[in-house]
Amino acid sequence: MMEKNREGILLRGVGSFYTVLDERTGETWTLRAKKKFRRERITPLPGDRVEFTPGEGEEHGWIESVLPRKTLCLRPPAANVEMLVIVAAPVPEADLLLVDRQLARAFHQGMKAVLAVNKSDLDGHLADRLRAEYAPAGVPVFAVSAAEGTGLEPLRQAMRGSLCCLTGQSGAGKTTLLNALMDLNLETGEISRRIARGKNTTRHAELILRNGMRVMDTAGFSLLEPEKDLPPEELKERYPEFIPFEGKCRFRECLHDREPGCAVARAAAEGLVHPERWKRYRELLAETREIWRNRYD
Ligand SMILES: Nc1nc2c(ncn2[C@@H]2O[C@H](COP(=O)(O)OP(=O)(O)OP(=O)(O)O)[C@@H](O)[C@H]2O)c(=O)[nH]1
Ligand SMILES: [Mg+2]
Ligand SMILES: [Zn+2]
Repeated sequence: MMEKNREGILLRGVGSFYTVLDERTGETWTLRAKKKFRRERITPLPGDRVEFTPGEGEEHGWIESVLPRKTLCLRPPAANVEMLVIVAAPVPEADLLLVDRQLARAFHQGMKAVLAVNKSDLDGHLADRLRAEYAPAGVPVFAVSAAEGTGLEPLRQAMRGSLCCLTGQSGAGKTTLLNALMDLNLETGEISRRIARGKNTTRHAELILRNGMRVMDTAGFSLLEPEKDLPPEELKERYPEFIPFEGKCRFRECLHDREPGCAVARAAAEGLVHPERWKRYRELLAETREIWRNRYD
């Protein structure tokens, strides 16, 4: 007699095999997804809550259903993330437009977001600069060095209690940071360089539960495709620091792009909104408009 409908959390998927943890018993199971998932175009993702039938003996079991998701990240693909931990570093040079894109998506999904500025052993100033830029948006900025193990405890405290996803540019140090934060030993770029196997980057997202923390390591990237189907007037809603000035511009439809009497432009001049954040917002706005104009092409 097979057991039915147990519930678990999906830790990772490699090929067509998924690893699911039953938090009640602490057991992990190797499962495959039923054929209907492909028909319904559902891909089970790390962070998903699933119902499953365990396998017997050496046999794999089956994922029966994916429970409704609270949030969904497409890049990196992950479900139910509650806090995005964006890892930036002085090398490779932090791409703040990329950070802003990720923040906008996080806020749109109702996720919390923090910035972990890693490799502070190489450059202690980047974190201060980013703190100034992102404080008006209410984004906490943590200076850390995964290599030297400094600055970790305040970041741990911020992350505890939320399902967190480490994201950011390839090589920023996400895996090294995860190892340091959770006292693990996952393979990083450094280790593979030592054994001369070329660069070792994370290829699969993986959720790790340990010491009261739930953290996902994901593959880094250097590009984030612009969002399609985003009406230009909705972009500004994803900038928390604009909210106090909403409704205070001369024109009701103001997109905070340089329209006369724009309250956000004024706030940027006064430093209430960081001028660099506003500048990059206008870059993203121009891009969003262009895509919106060509949306039926
Ligand atoms: N100096 C310094 N180097 C670091 C630090 N953290 C990570 N590194 C180095 O940065 C390189 C990349 O680290 P990874 O942890 O593999 O980076 P990642 O963000 O996981 O990269 P992907 O998996 O490709 O996305 C390695 O050579 C690490 O040793 C740090 O705090 N200081
Ligand atoms: Mg990695
Ligand atoms: Zn305005």
